[in-house]
Amino acid sequence: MKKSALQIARASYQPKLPKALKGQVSIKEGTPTESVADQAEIKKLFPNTYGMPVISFEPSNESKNYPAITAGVILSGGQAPGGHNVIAGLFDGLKAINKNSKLYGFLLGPAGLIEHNYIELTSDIIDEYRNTGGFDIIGSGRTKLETVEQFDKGLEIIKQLGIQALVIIGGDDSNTNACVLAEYYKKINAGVQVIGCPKTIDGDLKNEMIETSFGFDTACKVYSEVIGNIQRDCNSAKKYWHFIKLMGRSASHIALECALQTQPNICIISEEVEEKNMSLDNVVTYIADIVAARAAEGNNFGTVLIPEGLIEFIPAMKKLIAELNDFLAKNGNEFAMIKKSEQRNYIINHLSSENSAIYASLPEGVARQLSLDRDPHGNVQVSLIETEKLLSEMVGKKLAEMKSEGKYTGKFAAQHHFFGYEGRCAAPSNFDADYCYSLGYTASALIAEGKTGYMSSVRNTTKPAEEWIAGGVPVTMMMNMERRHGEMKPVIQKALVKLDDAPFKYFASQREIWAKDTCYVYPGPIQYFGPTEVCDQPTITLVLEAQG
Ligand code: FBP
Repeated sequence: MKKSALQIARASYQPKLPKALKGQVSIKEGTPTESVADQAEIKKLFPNTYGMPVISFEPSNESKNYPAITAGVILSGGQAPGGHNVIAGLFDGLKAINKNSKLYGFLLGPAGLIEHNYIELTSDIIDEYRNTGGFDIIGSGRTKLETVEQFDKGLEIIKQLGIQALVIIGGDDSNTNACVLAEYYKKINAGVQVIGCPKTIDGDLKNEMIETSFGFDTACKVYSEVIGNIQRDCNSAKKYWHFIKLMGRSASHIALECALQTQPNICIISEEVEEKNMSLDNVVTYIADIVAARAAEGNNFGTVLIPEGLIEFIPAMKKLIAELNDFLAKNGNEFAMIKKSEQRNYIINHLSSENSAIYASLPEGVARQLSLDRDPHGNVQVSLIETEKLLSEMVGKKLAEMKSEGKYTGKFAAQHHFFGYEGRCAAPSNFDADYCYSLGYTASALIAEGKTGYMSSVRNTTKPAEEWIAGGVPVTMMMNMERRHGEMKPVIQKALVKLDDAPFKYFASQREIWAKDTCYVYPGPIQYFGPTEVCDQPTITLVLEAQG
């Protein structure tokens, strides 16, 4: 593999570890835990892994001899910067526990386990991928690991390779499934531990014990770099409004963090749209009013950040999507048999009259995305909906109306961008490189202590890495019951942007100034070498959350 100069220099970066993981560790267990909601149902579904204590690791002088461990690792779902470092940390941790430990990587996601596709991860392979972006060391995939047949099929290869523990690196859905797997292997006494690691650029896998999911830091910094560049271009030419859609699935964490880093003129937060019961027209009017106000000052340019999940949060759209989800869960087979050109009408004829009318009013592309192409977890593929174009078109129309009423006199020309995939495989920032390596290392310690059904956790992350707290959180603690595919299922509660939390409150306190004046910030590219205040900063979200 030909390497770039940066890749070569970056390969020798030694990720920072929390103090507790640098030598011998002792384990500290808390009191029994409860799930965040629906305790009775979750307890019933997870009798073997419910109620376990939160764990933290502390430095110890006592040296312990552990037997060699054979572990397997799976990368699940969308790529997120730092995945390779989780694997490197896991590998180094296992070798530090016992130099004869072994690590197998299952190929192309959970499917690798079911189909028995794997490689042994040797130190030569691991060294090639240290501090690099991407998941290409073993590949990733979105196969949902959820049936007993799949678990049993996986167990065959696990037994054949002598694997004692499986580490699943994934988002909320993959970690939910990891917990179901842990419960099942414990129930049948399979002798296989399952540990999860919190991954996703979306930043929506977080709670009291998981401060952030890995990849969020790097992805937001990449997007903020390019948003900053666009803002400088925009402020130079002064002739375009840039509509920038940002990845992040449902939650608006990425859009909010990028807004905090770059101070755009407008940033829509889906959770606020829902809370205020806004219609699509309300959102369009909000943007058009700001465009008009800036035009009145002679500023016919600006930036609008749009979270990719916006559509799902507009209450009327949400009701439509919920009905579509239930309808397609029941009638998916019949729907699939219908000619493509007839599918839209089929849906229109089968929905309740209110939802049918909304569905019929949507542009063809948006309607198609809502009814087709679910991911294997049943989610609408919001990243494929061109919300940035939909909004700019509607804003253009609204401004034309305002012009005819004498309420707007400017010029409106729009450019569109979607930032998503370009941030998911960037070389991890120092924060993600350190955080991921620590998460992997922590997973090895959880395995050595015989734990299962835990998620690797590293806290206190706004402090220097030395002071980070490594440990494990029972996955059942993060669960609640939610409707999926028309049925109630136990799932890890998705963390949406909270309107009463510090990051949103700070944004809300500034946005009117950012809308009117031009206050752009240009963060520039991620720096891997240099002073700590340039290279080691966590996200603004994390900092504001820590300040409370
Ligand atoms: P994960 O939740 O699996 O980490 O995926 C994150 C994400 O990048 C979302 O932001 C986006 O909506 C989705 O993946 C896109 O999926 P795909 O890679 O399958 O196009």
